[in-house]
Amino acid sequence: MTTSRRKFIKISALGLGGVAATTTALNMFGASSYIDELVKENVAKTFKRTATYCEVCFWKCAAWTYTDEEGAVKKIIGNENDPHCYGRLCPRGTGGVGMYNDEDRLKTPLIRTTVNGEQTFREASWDEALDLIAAKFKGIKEEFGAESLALIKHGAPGKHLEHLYQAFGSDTIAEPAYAQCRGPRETGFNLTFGSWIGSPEPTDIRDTKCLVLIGSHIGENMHNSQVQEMSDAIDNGATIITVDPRFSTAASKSKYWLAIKPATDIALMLSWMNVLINENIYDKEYIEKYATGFNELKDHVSTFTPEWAYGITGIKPEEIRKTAREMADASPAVIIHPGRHVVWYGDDSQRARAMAILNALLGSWGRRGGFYFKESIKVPEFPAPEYPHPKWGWKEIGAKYPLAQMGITTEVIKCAIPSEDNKYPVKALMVAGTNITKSIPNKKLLEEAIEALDFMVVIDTMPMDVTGYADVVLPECTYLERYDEIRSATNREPSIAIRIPAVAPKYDSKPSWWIAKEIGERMGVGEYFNYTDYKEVIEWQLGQMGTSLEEMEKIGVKNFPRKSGSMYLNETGPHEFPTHSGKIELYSNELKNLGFDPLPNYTKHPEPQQGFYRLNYGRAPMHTFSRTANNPNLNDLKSENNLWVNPKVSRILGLKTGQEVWLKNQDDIISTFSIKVRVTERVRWDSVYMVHGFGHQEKKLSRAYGKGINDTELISSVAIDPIMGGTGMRGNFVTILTENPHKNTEI
Ligand SMILES: Nc1nc2c(c(=O)[nH]1)N[C@H]1C(S)=C(S)[C@@H](COP(=O)(O)OP(=O)(O)OC[C@H]3O[C@@H](n4cnc5c(=O)[nH]c(N)nc54)[C@H](O)[C@@H]3O)O[C@H]1N2
Ligand SMILES: Nc1nc2c(c(=O)[nH]1)N[C@H]1C(S)=C(S)[C@@H](COP(=O)(O)OP(=O)(O)OC[C@H]3O[C@@H](n4cnc5c(=O)[nH]c(N)nc54)[C@H](O)[C@@H]3O)O[C@H]1N2
Ligand code: SF4
Ligand SMILES: [Mo]
Repeated sequence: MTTSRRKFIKISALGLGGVAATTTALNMFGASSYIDELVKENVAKTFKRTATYCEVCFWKCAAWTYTDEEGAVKKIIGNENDPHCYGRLCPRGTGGVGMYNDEDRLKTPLIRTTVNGEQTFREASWDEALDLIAAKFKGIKEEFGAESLALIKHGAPGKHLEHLYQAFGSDTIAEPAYAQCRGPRETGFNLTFGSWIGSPEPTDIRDTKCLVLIGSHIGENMHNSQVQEMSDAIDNGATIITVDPRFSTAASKSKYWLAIKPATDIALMLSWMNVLINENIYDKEYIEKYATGFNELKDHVSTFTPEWAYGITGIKPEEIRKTAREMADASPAVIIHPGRHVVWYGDDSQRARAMAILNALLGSWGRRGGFYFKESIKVPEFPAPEYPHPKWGWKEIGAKYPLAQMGITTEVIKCAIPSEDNKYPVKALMVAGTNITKSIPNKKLLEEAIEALDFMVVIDTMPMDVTGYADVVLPECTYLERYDEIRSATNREPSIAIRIPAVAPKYDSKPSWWIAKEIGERMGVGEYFNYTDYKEVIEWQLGQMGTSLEEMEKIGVKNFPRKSGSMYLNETGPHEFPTHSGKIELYSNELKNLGFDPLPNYTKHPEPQQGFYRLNYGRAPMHTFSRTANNPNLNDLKSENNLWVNPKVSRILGLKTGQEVWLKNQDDIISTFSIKVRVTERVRWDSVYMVHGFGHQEKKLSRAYGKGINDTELISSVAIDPIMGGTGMRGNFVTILTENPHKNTEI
């Protein structure tokens, strides 16, 4: 379908629900700069500002926290010199104040105890909680080895606890940002160009002439500078092509919206390659000079015509040809965006390979308006003894996935389940900054593993669902109340940003650098924590980098000149890519040698049975996963998710917008709570859609409890990527229940 291009910020009518969701999203972003300007003028006089970077998502925008004379946090505003935000925060970043103000926060350490035969938590002092953790950890280390202590972490606390773990000899570490998020794309692009995409993505969106989004829903996915650059690119006349079974916000800004049948993207991309090669409109010179395996690729795609792809994807051959030509016209200023949350159907590394190959055919890697060569600056390590060498760790645990380059959460967690062939027994688990019951699929496996653990610690700011499984819960203070590691970012130019506490920790909460140090000292590895305040670490590091804490307190962000040469390919001489062959590898010998397809192939994935719909999920602009659901400011904007249902389906089932329904999946798992229907043409008839991160089961979350459905509990079928262990989550199907299935049971 071809849609007319509209201004990014102003969105015209799409049906009432759609307008509400999309306009709020983008207007909030646009408007915030106006409000920010006003606030900036007023606050600059009377308020104090402290440098920080945002922790509401992992884009890590640098910002200023404004506090008044009483020390109350008033407002957080983007830092103008920051390449992640260009001076403007997204609605979530602005709402970060709510993270600090949330009265449901964890307030003291908690220890599990049994009262009258019932398990509950009791408040404890830091000393008691830390002594208990250190004693348990030491005991397990002595009996089973330090390796059997595992850490699942995400975000800023991760760095400090990883240091603790490595100090006492464990590398049994993983995070959901790999096997539940970006892993497959890093593998796919690494195999092709010899380089990870990383974060932020080195997409030169501001100068692009054509941006192709394949299931990447920028605009709902609110990664700051990307959204702003996309808006600029649209103003500059760039063509947006969106491939999404759902009419996303990005689709509404696109010249072409290709409403693909879910799970068939590889077929579309193979046919695009076929057109580019057949019509001789690929970048011949670039391919000849920089790539290997072109002849194999040409043979491989020769039968994958648009007519072939039409039967699979539902996209008309003419649309496929037209869009391929648009890309070629824009080449090399064209981006096939690699996406970010890419664990979909289990063949995700191969889908990422297809994206990488298309970028190569269009000559966009290392070219203006395509992908730039990113650069970062290394933050020197604070002096500490060398880490001991564990006998096993995340690598050994994930060895059956040959190209896994980080710990695989699900594999590490599985190691807690005792069995004869489990060579890597995990006995204790620390979870920090990740709500694993919502971010890791296959709840049955998770519960079985947690049940088998000897000991579990959770470090969080909020009483999230995951805390309910812990033996000890430690309350971390929020990012506005602590120092953290220096943010070193990879962008067009390298930059650093700092995080300084704007206020003292509320309640009895503490920063994770302090928690790590205290546990380390109690476990006898105090020499790794040779400081009394993390401020000393930062001061030392900044000094080594030619700046100082004093300077950084004033500027918050420091940009450095590039040292690695041009952002784009220097085409006067040869260029060596960091792959095995030194060339862009269209055909992958590495995959072939490992027994995988050296060129991507389309494979058919399961489809919904009669009466079932594919469960599709994504982001809302004003929320981040489950972490913001209870945030007073953001909950106010959106307090629950809805179930998007196509009118065809609503007619068959007699559903109305606003009606409460429950879902049951293919494995008979029934949602704990209900969700309200939103009837909309924007979703295909074979799928339903909801925003991830709702349906909280923890009653202590007074605003979020029981609101909407938790998509993760319905994701019991996981398609594992055999190349790197990613957990494909989009092959789950649900049926809609209009009667309360829990009528006679207590939740
Ligand atoms: N079903 C489903 N699963 C998914 C996804 C999906 O879309 N659908 N998305 C996947 C993706 S892309 C990702 S990246 C992961 C994200 O996975 P997670 O990072 O686990 O996401 P959140 O649910 O936000 O959980 C973050 C936890 O950290 C806590 N927290 C926030 N700030 C701090 C802090 O400063 N200190 C400490 N100690 N804790 C803090 C929050 O209260 C919350 O409990 O989830 C993945 N899993
Ligand atoms: N506001 C906000 N922004 C965020 C986050 C957040 O929590 N909130 N999280 C951040 C993180 S960590 C990540 S990883 C990113 C994730 O953001 P993206 O990488 O953009 O997200 P995905 O979840 O992969 O993609 C969701 C889109 O894929 C579409 N889709 C579903 N199935 C298919 C299919 O078979 N084919 C195609 N072509 N499309 C399909 C859905 O309809 C939806 O529009 O967002 C980031 N930005
Ligand atoms: S994109 Fe938004 S939530 Fe994420 S770091 Fe930036 S301001 Fe914070
Ligand atoms: Mo992610």
